[in-house]
Amino acid sequence: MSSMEKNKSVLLVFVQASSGVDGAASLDAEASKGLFSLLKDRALSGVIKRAQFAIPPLSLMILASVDVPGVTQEFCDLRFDRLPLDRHWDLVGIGVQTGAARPAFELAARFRQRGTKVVLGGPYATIFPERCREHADALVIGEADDIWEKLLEDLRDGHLKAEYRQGAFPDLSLERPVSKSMLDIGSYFTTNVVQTTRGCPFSCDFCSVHVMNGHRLRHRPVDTVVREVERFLEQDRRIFFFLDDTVNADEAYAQELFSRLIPLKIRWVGQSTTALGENPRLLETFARSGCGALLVGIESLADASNQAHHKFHNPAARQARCIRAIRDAGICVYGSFIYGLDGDTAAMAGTIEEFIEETEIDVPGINLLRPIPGTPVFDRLADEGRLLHGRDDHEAFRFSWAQEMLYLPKQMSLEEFVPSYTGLTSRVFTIGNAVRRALRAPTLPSAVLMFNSLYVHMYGLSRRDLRKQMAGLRKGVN
Ligand code: B12
Ligand code: SF4
Repeated sequence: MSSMEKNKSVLLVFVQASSGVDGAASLDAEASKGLFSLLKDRALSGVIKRAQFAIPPLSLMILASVDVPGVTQEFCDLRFDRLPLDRHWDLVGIGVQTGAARPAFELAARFRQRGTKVVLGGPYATIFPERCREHADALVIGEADDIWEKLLEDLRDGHLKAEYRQGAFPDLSLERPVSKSMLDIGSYFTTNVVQTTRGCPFSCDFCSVHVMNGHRLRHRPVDTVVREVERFLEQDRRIFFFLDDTVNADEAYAQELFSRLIPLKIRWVGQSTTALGENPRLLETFARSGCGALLVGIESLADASNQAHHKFHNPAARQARCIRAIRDAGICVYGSFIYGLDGDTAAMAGTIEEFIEETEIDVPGINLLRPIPGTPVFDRLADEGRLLHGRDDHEAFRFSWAQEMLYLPKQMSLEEFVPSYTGLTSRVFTIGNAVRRALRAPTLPSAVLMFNSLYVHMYGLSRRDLRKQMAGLRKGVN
C-alpha cells in the first residue's frame, strides 16, 4: 500500500495553562519548593481539574467530529493524558491561546523535531499569524469549522498547504453534529459543552471575542441545539455548560431555546449579562429550564471605568437590583469584577466589598485587568506607556491567576493599588465567608462552597506572588 492510500492519523492536543484555571500553582517556582506547599498545590491542582474547570475543549471536539474518509483523528488532553510520542502521527493540531503561546510552540517543536507535521489554530494563530508561522507547517486563521475538512482532505491527498484562512464566518445555521467519541468521558466534570451563538455585539476593550468572532451575533438554529442537548444527554447526564459569552445576548432567541429545553429537565450553567434581571419572563424560563448558576461580568461599579473600557451595557446603578432578581429566581450568581480599571480609585475596594455583602453574590471573582495582546486595551496601554513589559514581548503577558501586575493603573500608583487589591481579596476570600455563602446560596450549595474554598487558596497565591513582584519592582528587578 502506498503512503497515499494509508489512513492518515491526526492527533489533536489540548495544552493546559501553567497557572490559574488549570492549576493552582504559584508563579514563583521557588516559593512552592517546600514539600507541604508542593503537595498542597499539586493536590489542589488535581481537585481544580476534576471539580471546577475540567471541561473538554469544544474547539477540538468540533474538529474531531469532522469525518474525512482516509483520515482518523484522536485527542490528547494534557491535563490528564500523556503525550503519545510512541506512536506515529501524520499531523498534530494544537490550539494556541494568547498568553499560553510558549507551551504550544514548545510542543510543536517537539513533534516537528520528530518529523511530524504541526498545524496551529485558535485565537493567537488567528490574531497573530505572523508570530505562529515559524512554529508550524500549516496555520489555520479564523474559525476552523469549514476549513478543517479541506485541510484533512489535503493532508490525505499529500498536499497540505502552509495556510488556511477563513473567508466569511462559518454559517452556523448548517448542522455540524459534535461527537464525543474522542473523549474519555469519565475524566471530566462534565462533557456537556454547548455553544448556541458566536460573536458579540459589544466591544469591551479588554476582550478578544469581538476581535476573533466579530460583532455580529450568529445563531445556531434552536432545533439543532435541542437535538444536540438530547443527543449529549444519552451519553452523559451531568450538568450542561452553555459556553456562549452572553447566553441572553438575543433575548428572543434565548426565550425560545430555553423554553424548548424545559421538558428535558437538565441542569445548566452559563454566562449572561446582569440585564437578565430586568427580563422576568426570560429569568423564569432560565430557572425552569434548569439554570443553576450564571457568571455575570460586572467589571466595575464605577460608570467612569466601564465607559473608559467601552463596557456600555452595564450601568452600575442597575447592578445590585439585577443580581438580587437573578438570585431570587433561584439562580446562583458568580459575579466577576475587574479592580483597577481606568476610573477606579482606592475607594473602589471598599465599594466592591460592600456590594458583595449587600447583594449576597454566591461566588465573587475579583480579577486584575489582563491586557491581552491583540485587544484594544493592550494597544492603548502600550501607547500610553502603561504596560510593564514591552509591547512585543507577548510571552510576558502570560495567563496567571491575578498573580502579577502587567500594567500601571491610571488613578493609583502600584504601591497604592497592590496593597488595596490584596487587602480586598484577603477580606473577601476567607473560609468563614465560603461557608456563609454556601449556606445562603439559592441552589448548588456544595459547588458554591467548593469554588469559594478554592478561591481562598488561589487568592492566597495571588497575594503571595503579587507581594513578591512588588518587592522585585522596588529593587528594580521585574
Ligand atoms: C469556556 C471558556 C473557558 C473555560 C473552558 C476552557 C476549555 N477547556 O475549553 C475555562 C473557564 C476553563 C477557560 C479558561 C481560560 N480562558 Co477561556 N474562554 C472560554 C470561552 C467563553 C469559550 C471557549 C469555547 O469553547 N469557544 C467555542 C469554540 C468553538 O471556539 P474557539 O475556541 O475559538 O475555537 C475555534 C477557533 O479558535 C479555531 N480553533 C481553536 N483551537 C484550534 C486548534 C486547531 C488545531 C485549529 C486548526 C483551529 C482551532 O477553530 C475553532 C472552531 O471554529 C472563550 C470565549 C469564546 N467565545 O471563545 C474564552 C476564551 C477562550 N478564554 C480566554 C482566556 C483568557 C482564558 C484563561 C486564560 C482565563 C484565565 N485567566 O485563567 C483560561 C485559559 C485556559 C486554557 N488552558 O486555555 C480568552 C482567550 C483570549 C485569547 N486571545 O487567547 C477567551 C477568548 C475569552 C476572552 N474574553 O477573551 N475558558
Ligand atoms: S466581555 Fe463579554 S460582553 Fe464584552 S465584548 Fe467580550 S464577550 Fe462581549
